[in-house]
Amino acid sequence: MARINTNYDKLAAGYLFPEIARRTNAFLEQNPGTQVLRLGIGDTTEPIVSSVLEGLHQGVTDLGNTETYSGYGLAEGMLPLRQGLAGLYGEWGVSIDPSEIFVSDGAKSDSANIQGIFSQDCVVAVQDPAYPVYVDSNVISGRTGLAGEAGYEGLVYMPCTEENGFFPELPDRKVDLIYICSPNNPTGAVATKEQLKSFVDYANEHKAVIFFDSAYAAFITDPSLPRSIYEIEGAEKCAIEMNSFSKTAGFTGVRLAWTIVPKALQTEDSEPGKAHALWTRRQNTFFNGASNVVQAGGLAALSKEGREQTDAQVAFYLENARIINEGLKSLGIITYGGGNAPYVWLKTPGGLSSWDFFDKLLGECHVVGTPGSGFGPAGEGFFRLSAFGHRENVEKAVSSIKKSLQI
Ligand code: PGU
Repeated sequence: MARINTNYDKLAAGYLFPEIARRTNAFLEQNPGTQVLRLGIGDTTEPIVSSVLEGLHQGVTDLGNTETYSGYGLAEGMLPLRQGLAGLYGEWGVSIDPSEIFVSDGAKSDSANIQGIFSQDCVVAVQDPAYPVYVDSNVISGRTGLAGEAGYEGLVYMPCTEENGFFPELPDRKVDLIYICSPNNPTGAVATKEQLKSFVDYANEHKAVIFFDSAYAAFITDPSLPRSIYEIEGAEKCAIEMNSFSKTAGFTGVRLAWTIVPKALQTEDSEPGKAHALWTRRQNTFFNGASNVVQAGGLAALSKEGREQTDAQVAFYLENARIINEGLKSLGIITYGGGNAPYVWLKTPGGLSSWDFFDKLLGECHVVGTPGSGFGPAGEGFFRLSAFGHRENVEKAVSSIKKSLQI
């Protein structure tokens, strides 16, 4: 007799972004013909740059010749791509061996799956608010109880508030697995080296492991801010890092990312090398590698021309963030983020709940955003606007907010 994984029943709500799409479609059904401006999901909109397209085309061409055809590749990814990524870390002053880099089809899947190589009884700490995948993957795997007003039972929430500059204090008890995202989704805050060092020191002291999601590292413009957790001394012993081509190269639909599991990483009950071996085993069993065509595109994105062109696209989205920030500020709305991240995090005017503000913004301005409460209890009363969009749509959204938002 088959039985289902009842942990799924603990999930407090449907996945956030389909829920937003559902509400937006319901609005459109009631208001046919209305142009809705979407600053909800963080999804790239600009076409892939020419050098990366060439790489993708080359990947396809290679499949058409006997000499260059390739079938299944390494689950960990092509060596040249891993070497290219190691080179990128080298530029940041970080030494990563290509064998510690695991190429994948997404930072979403990696950040959901990584918990699987750790013990079921690990205590998990998350920034609050956080990218929902961190919480949901641990709920599904059975590390939590039921959800209440204050979040899931058994999960340690580390509030990220206006008061602490949206970077949490250290957990007040011993935790085992810690999720940190910087530049942060959804708040746009970027952790300083000192802030990360406090967590690295905590993790090394308690033999905890940090999952560091740096999917937006390319958006950091301030050279003093760390792009990788491995810029912090001792992080190779306690941190696993994820990053992605999604937001840099416009690969949200193409799919390519990477995760670094250092060989030096250790846990309370294992020697250095064990976690690296487990993730290798996990990927070899569950995954047959990222698409070879896509990896050719990723390699092109790391070339000199690819870097210049994708950097320009990142700058374009950051300019969108500046436009959004400026527009909201001119209305007296308090905003955060945007400078080194593609998200603007605003405080809902008049103390509205996040979902009430969602309805108001959609109803009055026809703009879709993401309710802060969808990212965790501490996100209540906040709202996220994504800077991914065509300039024309971003400008339209901002002028519609300026013209029609009743505050
Ligand atoms: N990590 C963070 C922190 C993210 O915000 C996102 C995407 C990802 C990973 C996904 O990276 P991939 O390499 O493309 O898998 N966040 C978007 C999209 C929503 C979603 O469900 O992934 C967002 O709007 O938050």
